[in-house]
Amino acid sequence: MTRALILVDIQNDFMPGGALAVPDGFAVVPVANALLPTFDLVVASQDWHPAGHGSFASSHEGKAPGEMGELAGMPQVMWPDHCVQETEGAAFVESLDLSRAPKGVEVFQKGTDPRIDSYSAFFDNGHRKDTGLGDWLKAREVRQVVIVGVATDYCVKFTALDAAELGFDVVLLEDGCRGVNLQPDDSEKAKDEMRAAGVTVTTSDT
Ligand code: VGL
Ligand code: ZN
Repeated sequence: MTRALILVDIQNDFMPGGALAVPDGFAVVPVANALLPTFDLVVASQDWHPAGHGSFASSHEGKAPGEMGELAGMPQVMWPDHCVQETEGAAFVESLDLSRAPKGVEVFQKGTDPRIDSYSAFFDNGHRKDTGLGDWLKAREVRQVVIVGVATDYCVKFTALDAAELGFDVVLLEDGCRGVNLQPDDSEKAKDEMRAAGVTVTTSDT
């Protein structure tokens, strides 16, 4: 069965010390590095916002990071400025060794439209625009996608849910994922939602 590895948003701003730090985020890197040599098809999503993006609290008067606001007619978490295009924060983590992928890595950028956020590597949050990832995978006859990265409760979750909806067999490796956890149990709830959608939640040693 043809399978692909999806590395979700393993970028500096999501690591400890970064603008939107995911606690223990660096733990996903050795898991990804160990998996890379074992996949012929590897995709990396990259959160890639223009300065002043609508998901940034700084773009909404009176809003602080972590509060709720609205964007594109949908409820939107107000995030600190993060992953601004061409900045060091938006770069992939240096210790993520993409050169281990035997046949290279295809990068899919998201969050480029200032008026809508895009957690999933497949679609924006309104499911209006497509990144091309679904077609890229289907053109290569991929049946199974294996997902690691950050954040479990946002971009990983929505990537996994969209992949399941598109008909892929989805495997989430939980030791290769970490969450933001604005609420302490957000990552656990996200995994429950993914399981309910048919995602297999397991670990990288299987
Ligand atoms: C993400 C919040 C905002 C993520 C991206 O990669 O999970 N979370 N932008
Ligand atoms: Zn973002």
